[in-house]
Amino acid sequence: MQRRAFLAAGAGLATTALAGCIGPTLGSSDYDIGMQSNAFVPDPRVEGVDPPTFEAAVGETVVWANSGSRNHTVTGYDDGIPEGADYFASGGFEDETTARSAWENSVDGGGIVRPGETYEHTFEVPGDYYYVCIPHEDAGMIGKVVVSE
Ligand SMILES: [Cu+2]
Repeated sequence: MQRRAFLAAGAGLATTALAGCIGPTLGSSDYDIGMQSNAFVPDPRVEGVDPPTFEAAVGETVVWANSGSRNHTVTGYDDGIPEGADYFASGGFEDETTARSAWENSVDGGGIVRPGETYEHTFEVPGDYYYVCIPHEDAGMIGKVVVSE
């Protein structure tokens, strides 16, 4: 049984069990974290809850997939990753400011993960990693990866 996590925001289902919701070109075994904007999760910044969390081991590559129908990003928070860890963001940007600027100005692809596309990152430093989908940040589309030794 593979672990699954779904990062979701917006109106609709209040569940992480969205098996069967598969992107246009993705099989359900092709990714670790599905991204959709048609399911509701509480905004962790407002509700004080932990965002949807995926657990990984050091050296493990985590694959996000846009399993929904809108564009998303995976954008690390500069202050939401462990000391000494590599910054991560779809689009390969070096920091959060650059990633947000790219999104706002639609440069270098804007970090967009389109429906059916994936983004992956290999985590080399243990700790908690918080990230956001820039276009759906206001809807609380925030996630967390916990990396352990
Ligand atoms: Cu999104």
